[in-house]
Amino acid sequence: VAAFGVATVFSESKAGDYEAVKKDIIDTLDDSDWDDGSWGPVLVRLAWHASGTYEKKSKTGGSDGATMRYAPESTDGANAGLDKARAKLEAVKAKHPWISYADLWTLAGATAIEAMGGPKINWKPGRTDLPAPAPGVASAKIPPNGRLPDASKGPGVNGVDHLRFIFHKMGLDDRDIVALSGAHALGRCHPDRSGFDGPWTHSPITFSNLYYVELLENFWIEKKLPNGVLQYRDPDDTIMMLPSDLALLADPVFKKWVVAYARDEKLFFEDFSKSFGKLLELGVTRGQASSGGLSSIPIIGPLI
Ligand code: CCH
Repeated sequence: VAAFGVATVFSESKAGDYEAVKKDIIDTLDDSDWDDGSWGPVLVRLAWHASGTYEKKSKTGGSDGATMRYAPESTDGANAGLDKARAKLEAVKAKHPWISYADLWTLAGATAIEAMGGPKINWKPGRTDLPAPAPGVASAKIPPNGRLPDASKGPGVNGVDHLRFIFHKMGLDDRDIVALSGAHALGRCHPDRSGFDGPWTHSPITFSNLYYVELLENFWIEKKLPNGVLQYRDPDDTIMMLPSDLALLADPVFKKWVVAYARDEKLFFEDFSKSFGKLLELGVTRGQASSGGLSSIPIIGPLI
């Protein structure tokens, strides 16, 4: 009873009030000192990288556990910069200490998509946090590095094969791959994180199908950046594509969906919502002590 009393003193919202958490996530997005004025894109990337480590065969990885807080996942080069996104969400966690980090990160991604004009995402709560492993002890519940895609693979069939290898391993299909890639309408690359530089579209804080439109209709010129990294720039040198982005044009099935989403934004929104919802659910085992060791938070009220 005493512990319950303490929790209510420090918590500003009732356990299970996900609408209150969503509101505070939305309130943290706008920031004129951060990139293009919104934390939204990097929060979407956090939710995706937390989830995209899932391996269907071994049923390991995924967003459950919030394992990116621990090595080796925290030090994976693919996650460079996401420490800032996680730190940004600490203020929201402090206001709603009852929510797990695993739920908070995925809810932040889903909320950011919606707040930037994207489709509603069917997010469900119930993830638990893996307790910190003892120092020096490797935990089998923390996924190894190397499960996230490598942007330098492309623009040809090596990129196609790589995307299939990475996403099929999660249990996602070709249509999911192309739909999810449309998130690159948002945000930008940072030389100090991935080595690549610049945004994919001219409206990087609005969710749209412009990624596909640019991919198809622009000219993409190979450019070597001062750090030696190869990427593709438009003739005005204002936006860019990764080698892996151009791989979506190098396969007939991928290209079919690129064309479909470029032509029909409504179809893209519907497909993205389904695929992103699926991504956030990968490996989530609600109410099983094996997922995190802590008892899971009961699901109270309607799912968001
Ligand atoms: Fe991505 N992404 N992504 N990406 N990504 C990067 C940034 C964002 C790849 C590579 C990169 C998805 C798929 C892929 C976002 C969402 C998604 C960066 C730059 C690289 C590199 C990182 C930096 O320098 O800050 C590759 C390869 C793939 C292959 O599929 C998927 C799927 C999603 C979400 C559904 C978002 C959003 C960003 C912008 C982050 C920011 O900080 O602005």
